[in-house]
Amino acid sequence: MTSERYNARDAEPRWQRLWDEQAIFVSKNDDPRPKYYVLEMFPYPSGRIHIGHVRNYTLGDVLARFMRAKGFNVLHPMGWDAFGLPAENAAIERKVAPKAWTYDNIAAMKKQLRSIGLSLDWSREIATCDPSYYKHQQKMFLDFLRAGLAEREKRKVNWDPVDMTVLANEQVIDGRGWRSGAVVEQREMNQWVFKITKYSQELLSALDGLDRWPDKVRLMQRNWIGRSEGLLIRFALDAATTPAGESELKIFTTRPDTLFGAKFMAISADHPLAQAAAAKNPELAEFIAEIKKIGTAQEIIDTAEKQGFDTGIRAVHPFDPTWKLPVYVANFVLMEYGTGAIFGCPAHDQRDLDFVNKYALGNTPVVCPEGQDPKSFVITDTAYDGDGRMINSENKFIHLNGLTPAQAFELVAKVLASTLLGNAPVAERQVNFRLRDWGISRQRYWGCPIPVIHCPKCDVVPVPDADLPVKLPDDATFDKPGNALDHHPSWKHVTCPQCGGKAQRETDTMDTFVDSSWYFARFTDPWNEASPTTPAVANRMLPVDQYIGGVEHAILHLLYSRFFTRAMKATGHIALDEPFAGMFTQGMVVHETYQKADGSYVQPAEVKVEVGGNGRRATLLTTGEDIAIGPIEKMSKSKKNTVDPDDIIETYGADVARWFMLSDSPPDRDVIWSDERVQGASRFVQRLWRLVNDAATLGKAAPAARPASFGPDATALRKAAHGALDKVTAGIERLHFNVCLAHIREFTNAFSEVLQRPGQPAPDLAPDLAWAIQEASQILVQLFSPMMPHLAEECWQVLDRKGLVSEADWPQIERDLLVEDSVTLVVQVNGKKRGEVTVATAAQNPEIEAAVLALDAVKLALDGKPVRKVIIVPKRIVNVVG
Ligand code: ANZ
Ligand code: ZN
Repeated sequence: MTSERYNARDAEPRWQRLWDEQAIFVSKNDDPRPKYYVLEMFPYPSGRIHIGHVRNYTLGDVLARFMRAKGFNVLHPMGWDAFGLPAENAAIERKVAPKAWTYDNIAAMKKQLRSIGLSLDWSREIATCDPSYYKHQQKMFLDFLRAGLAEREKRKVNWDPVDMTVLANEQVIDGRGWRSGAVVEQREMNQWVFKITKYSQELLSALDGLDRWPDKVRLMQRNWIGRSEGLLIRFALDAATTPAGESELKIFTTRPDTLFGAKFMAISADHPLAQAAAAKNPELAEFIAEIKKIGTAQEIIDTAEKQGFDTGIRAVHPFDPTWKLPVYVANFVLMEYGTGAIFGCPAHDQRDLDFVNKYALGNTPVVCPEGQDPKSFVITDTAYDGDGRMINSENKFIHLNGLTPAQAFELVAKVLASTLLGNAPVAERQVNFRLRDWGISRQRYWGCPIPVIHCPKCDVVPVPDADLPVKLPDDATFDKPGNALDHHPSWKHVTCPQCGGKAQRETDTMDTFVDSSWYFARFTDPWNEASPTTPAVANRMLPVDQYIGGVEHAILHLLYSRFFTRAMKATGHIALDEPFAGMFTQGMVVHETYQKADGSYVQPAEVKVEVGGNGRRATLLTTGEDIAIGPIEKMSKSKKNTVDPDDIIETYGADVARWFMLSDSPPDRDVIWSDERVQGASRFVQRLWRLVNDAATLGKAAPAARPASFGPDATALRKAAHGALDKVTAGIERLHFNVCLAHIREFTNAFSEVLQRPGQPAPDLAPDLAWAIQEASQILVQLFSPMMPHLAEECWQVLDRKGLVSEADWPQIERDLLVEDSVTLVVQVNGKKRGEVTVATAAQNPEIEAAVLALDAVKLALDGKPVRKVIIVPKRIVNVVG
């Protein structure tokens, strides 16, 4: 019997050290057992672990520890997504070298991660900024280049004229650079791209097979890839109106059925026809320059006010040579999609409608919703994009009226495919994808150098494999805007590997998403110095069986990784297509916000929250002033509603933090941080500790051999233990951790009751019950060991078990103990439900009959009539026929 409290501060570091010394979480590539690869998205070394990391890594850790106990060779590695802009900003603001800043952060965060008690294989640690990692990335870039999967391409980019850098779309805010505030320009620049579009269809189709991915993530990827089936239609141009005798305009449409509703044509500002027209029309040229100022960000283009300029060019309607349509240059048509030209049908497309309403071009509805009168159906401000029947759509050439839009689509496609313009058909079917090739060039220092050399004579020359890695210089300076690699006095000046003449290194570095697109593969053999992977090993250890991370990476990171795996396959580094067999997106950790009267935010640790008659009230600890309790939001520095993992671990221990994170909501939902609930978790830890100590004392009376039979008390306890074991086992496999924790609590309650019952001292205890107590206490400790591993080790020792619980096999379930003792049957009288009866599972029919006939409800319903027959449907229904 113990009166001592469990001391996490003493126990946790002790067990962490022991796990480390014994290297028990290191997995060996030649381990013959079946493998299980658990991976959480690796962190960016910002300097501190935040509470979201604690949740993410705890989820993965529970699974890793469980699968290890189940006998798998678990691979559970960790590393650092270590390139990126913040390191350069630190260099600018604090005059520390990006490398030093990054590695200091890694050291600090690694210490924090260790304090959480994660079962990680640190022997495989990688940092993407290390030349021993990016060397292989450069090698793969060159392989991709040779395979036609990497290319140099002229691309439109967001150019910040003050910072003199290309900006990602996310870095353009309201048309301005996020740091400089300068108006962003569109520029055409040579960029390196990865040819992800070669896999558009495959990346789309293969989503169907990813049945252990969340549906929402698959849907987001589907939309991002954006497959559209439509027609490529060639419109004849009225030669008298074109700038240089152009004779046709090609457009892409997904709605050829709406051709009779066409009111205008629109082309992108970058369309050759627009350029040609602008050369002869200064006003148009000015308009084009103006609309190009908003950058390339899709979102801005979508939300910007629709603007157009009539070029004076006229297009001829494919169904009517006398029908002329004006050709506009419009700001909502992108050169990068389809052909950069459209026909506008305002009645059935909102953008087109906004456009015609601005320029008074009118609209004609051509699809009438079912049940609407075509004569009175009009469109004013809201376009109709639903189904219905075609109207206003016929002439001597074609009749569409009365058809559904789908039927009209087919007919138009057929007719235009067999109509000639010049000597080619007017239209052909086309499939388009939204997905663009992946531009990877960044004009930044702190990234993986792109391993090519530009030679005035030989053009682009790959760096020879033998010269890899192309290392970043350590002595870059950050005193002026732009790319520090470009400014470096000597780094870029090299001799051409081909002709030996003077040449320059590429100074662009790779998008950091490249770094994270294959780290999971590198983890399988991070020791291979010669190549990125050891294919035999990678093919055996991959795919990742369970990947866990935030939903914010649902599109880019996951899609890039899926592409990269295919590209690695094409270049012989790996032999699979899909990197992540199972994907899980965890919810966020959220917290109330607290604000002073002046609107400034204060931290949770600075306020006292009391529950009074009028609900909850908050005051500032230091001054007692009233604090407004704001909405529950994602933890963020700006709202100050964060809790520091270090503080929590220092106060309560890692196990409590882990238990709280797991217990309060399903892992895919947000969890609301609550101090009260954390304290509840802390009390539960102490309760388990007392329970296990008490059980250990009583269990000492257990006979060494398993008793031949068990009495009712022992059997009841064994049923509770094996029942919990069964439910928790199934729950962990499905990542229903909160449900598992509820079962553990329930079992703990049942177990506590038993311990309060037997007579003391222990020698009075029946041997079978003592044995059952011993068994139950071991099962209990093992059940919570994936969630609270430190407490579990300490308890394992109390129970006198040999070795570490972290290395113990998962307990065997005794299935016969799971059989329910009793069943509940519905009782009917003459087919009408009158009640229920609960009988022993083993009960025979006469016994059941007797129980049923004894029910008051049955007697009442029979009203004295004799029973003619009793029909028993086993385990379900008893029908009394009277
Ligand atoms: C006529 C039409 C009528 C259209 C209608 C839509 C509705 P998704 O589904 O995304 O592929 N479009 C084509 N190229 C474009 C470009 N470069 N920039 C902006 N818009 C473009 O969209 C295909 C539709 O988007 C096409 O079908 C075209 O407008 C427009 F009632 O053609 B549609
Ligand atoms: Zn050369």
